[in-house]
Amino acid sequence: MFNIILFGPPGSGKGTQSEKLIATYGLKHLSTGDLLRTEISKQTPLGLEAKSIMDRGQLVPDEVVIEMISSALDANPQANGFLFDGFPRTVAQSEALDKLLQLKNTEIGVVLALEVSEEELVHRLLNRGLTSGRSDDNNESVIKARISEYRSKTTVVADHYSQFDKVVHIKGEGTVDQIFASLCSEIDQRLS
Ligand code: B4P
Repeated sequence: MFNIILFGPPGSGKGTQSEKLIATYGLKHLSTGDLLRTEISKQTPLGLEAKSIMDRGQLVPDEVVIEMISSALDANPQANGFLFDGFPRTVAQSEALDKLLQLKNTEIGVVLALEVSEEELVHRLLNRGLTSGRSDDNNESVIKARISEYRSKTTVVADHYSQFDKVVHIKGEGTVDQIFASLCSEIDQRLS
């Protein structure tokens, strides 16, 4: 089993590249953003609570997303490996993930960290907001709040995995296919 964290700021291409990676490597895609948006669309109590937090550009409480990931891991015992997209976003989430994987006798193989300038992130997210219907994408101050949350709470997740020598930085600007090729090259080196 080979497990990957696709890491990077909001708008760095995690969702976009995840679609291509799961198709190529047969991994189970676990996106906490998608899981939360499913709860919102079903108007569950969790979804209603998450929506107001996401609309402010803030992170949903750790215990909520950790529970979602724990259930998703249990629900997929046959998976060849997992691609974590948008999770972990705090050190507490990373430590919880490490423990959950340990219980399943597996671990994170590599953390692929996409690097994109703030100007490009804002441009991409505002652009997506024109068509996505996502309320967290069509307001520049909310996008700036998301980037600020990333800098203050999420960049440290890369430090957590750097101590185990698992982080690879990837240029996240260029065409989707160029970036995908860089990601595949790193994964293939580790699989061979
Ligand atoms: P997410 O759903 O994870 O969304 P994201 O970070 O905004 O997007 P992503 O990085 O996947 O977007 P992509 O680049 O693919 O999070 C949303 C919210 O959910 C968070 O703010 C938070 O409130 C909550 N949440 C989620 N997980 C959480 C957790 N673990 N803990 C707490 N809270 C959590 O796409 C961006 C745009 O760029 C697209 O339009 C795409 O087409 C475009 N694009 C992609 N690659 C490009 C390229 N190479 N060139 C040009 N454009 C490109």
